[in-house]
Amino acid sequence: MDFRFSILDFRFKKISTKILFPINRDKIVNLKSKIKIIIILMACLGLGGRMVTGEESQRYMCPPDMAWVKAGGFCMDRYEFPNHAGVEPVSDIDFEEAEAICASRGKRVPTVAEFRAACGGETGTLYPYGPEYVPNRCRTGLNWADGPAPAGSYPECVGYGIYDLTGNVWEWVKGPGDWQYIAGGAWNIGPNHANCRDIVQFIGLIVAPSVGVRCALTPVRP
Ligand SMILES: [Ca+2]
Repeated sequence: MDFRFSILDFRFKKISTKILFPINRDKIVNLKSKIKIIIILMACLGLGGRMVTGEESQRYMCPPDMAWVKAGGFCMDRYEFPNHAGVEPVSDIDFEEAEAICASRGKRVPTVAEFRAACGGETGTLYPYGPEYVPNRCRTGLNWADGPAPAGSYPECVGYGIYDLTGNVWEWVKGPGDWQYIAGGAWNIGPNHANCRDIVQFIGLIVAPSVGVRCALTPVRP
């Protein structure tokens, strides 16, 4: 086969195709634009098949047993450790044990600021359910002998989907500095201290039946 003839034949076929099937350039441009839009939409689609962006996309990265705390931008266990509804919280642990417990789950002890953000929410209320104390809303103000209850026993003691932030057992929190604190009060503490703001400096090596922990997690962007 003659090489030059072959090239000519190819050109001829291209011309023939254009003649037989004329292409509208405007349609091609429109099609390219539509494809670009579809690709962008697909890139933005998150879990559940709907568009999620920025901060909201991080919320979907909290494990199911944790809640997204928008005010602080982190995830927090829904219940006091071991973070199971209906299970009595672990207590009698010092601060180092609390840190080890959370680390074993790939989490950490929350800071004072994070506890307050989870408890008071974006408006900084004094109690997780609102600004005014409501008796028996959380497990507070009881006698020492009454002891803690299984986590989640007070279904209205909740904010952000996180239960028992005030009352039941105190929760270890970290800093500022190297100080350790307990927050939220316990079953035997009244509203003056079993609230979202009061923290008590507590020597890290001391243990008590009324002190447990709740773990936090900073989600990582994909
Ligand atoms: Ca608590």
